[in-house]
Amino acid sequence: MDPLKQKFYKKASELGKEIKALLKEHGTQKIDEVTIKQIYGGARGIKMMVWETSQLDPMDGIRFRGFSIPELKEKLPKGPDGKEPRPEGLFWLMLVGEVPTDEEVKWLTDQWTTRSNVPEHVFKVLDSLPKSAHPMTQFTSAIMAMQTDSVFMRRYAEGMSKTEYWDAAYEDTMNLIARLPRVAAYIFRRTYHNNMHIAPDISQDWAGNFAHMLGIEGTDFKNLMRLYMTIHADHEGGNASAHTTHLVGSTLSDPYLSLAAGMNALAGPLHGLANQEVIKWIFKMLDALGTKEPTKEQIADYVNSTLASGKVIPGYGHAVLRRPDPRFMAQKEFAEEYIPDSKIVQVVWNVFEVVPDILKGLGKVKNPWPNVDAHSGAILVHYGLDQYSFYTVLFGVSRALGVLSALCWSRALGMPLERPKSMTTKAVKEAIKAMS
Ligand code: CMX
Repeated sequence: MDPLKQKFYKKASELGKEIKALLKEHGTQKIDEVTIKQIYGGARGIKMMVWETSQLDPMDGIRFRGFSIPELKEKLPKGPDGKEPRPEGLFWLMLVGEVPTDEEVKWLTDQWTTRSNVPEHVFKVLDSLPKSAHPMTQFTSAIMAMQTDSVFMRRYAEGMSKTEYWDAAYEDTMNLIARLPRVAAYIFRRTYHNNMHIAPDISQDWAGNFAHMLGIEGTDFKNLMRLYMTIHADHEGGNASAHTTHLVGSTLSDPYLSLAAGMNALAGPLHGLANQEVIKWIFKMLDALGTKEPTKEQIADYVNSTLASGKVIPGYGHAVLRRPDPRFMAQKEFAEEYIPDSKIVQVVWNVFEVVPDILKGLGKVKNPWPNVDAHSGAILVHYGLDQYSFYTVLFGVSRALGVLSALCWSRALGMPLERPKSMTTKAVKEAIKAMS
């Protein structure tokens, strides 16, 4: 058994015993009550699942195994120039709850390199799709095509015991994460670079090699990918991509099927697709105003016209957060350090100064602050990656780290089929009547 798998098994067995005892002693105690507003309001805030890898606080933001993003930047092993954290380290931390050493992260990079070979038929499936297919459609199709290799599916068909689910989920997780950068880069190059593919460079770390295969060279872009892949990885379990992966996994669909489902949720404009919508909106604004350096007054007018046309301001608002997203701030700090004079980035900073007050003025938006998607596009555009339809795929490659490590935990802890209760409006009315 490999050292990470061994460590995970030990931790999962210990926590499994703890949870059993906790349920025996406290299983009938109540943590929360559900309101009628929550039943109709997209289940906001209802506590109904366990997610070990990260937790989101409305004011504090995301913490991965207790560590904030600034803490991760300090503590996780870094890329070759010692500047940005390596996402391999975050995966290790999420999976076993320990900050890995440099050697452990190096081992993980090597593991993923060894497992990174994408079966030939996956490229054939991609090549059969029109180039105009949205990159997220291509991405989920490729994940589904790779499912033919699922260890979980094969072993389940062979009669695997439930005590082995975690093991098969771990194998699929490691293989999937190893292969996603190659698949994503293939989609990028076939869609925007006339099928001029770039062979992997196995001497590089996971994110560095991804940047290389995309075809954007330079140490700064590699550092951007390391940071990007780290900060987008997980946002506790309730967000749509995480929750969907968890839900589908709870039926014992294998990790490929579960991740593909989660990625379809990420592809919605209120969720991960917002990263493409933000830059699209900014480009449209610059076009409409006929300038690359709009004043704050011009931006305010454009924001008001977007709202007046019945649309949301993409990149602003959040279902849980009630402050500027620490992931937005981490990208802002990156841009301040690496590309402070970038014109497109300065537009994002000016939008940040204008939008929150306007949204506050509407009186209904619970969080007027920017989320993770408000910043990423402008930095990518600066480095030449202006094909914004691809942005959600980048988000997806990163999000796989979180949702798949959490899926390993769900199978290790024997999480049951997820099945919350729905109600009809008639039943709600009857419940109200019975209470009065
Ligand atoms: N612009 C305009 N109106 C907004 C708004 C925004 N950015 N954010 C929220 N509102 C509106 C809502 O549409 C809702 O209006 P109605 O009552 O008329 O339907 C009202 O304010 C209350 O919404 P809320 O409780 O503050 O927000 P929700 O939890 O319902 O939704 C979110 C959260 C993210 C979907 C919403 O803020 C939004 O649509 N933002 C823009 C899209 C976006 O950036 N999504 C990415 C989120 C991060 C990610 O998952 O990647």
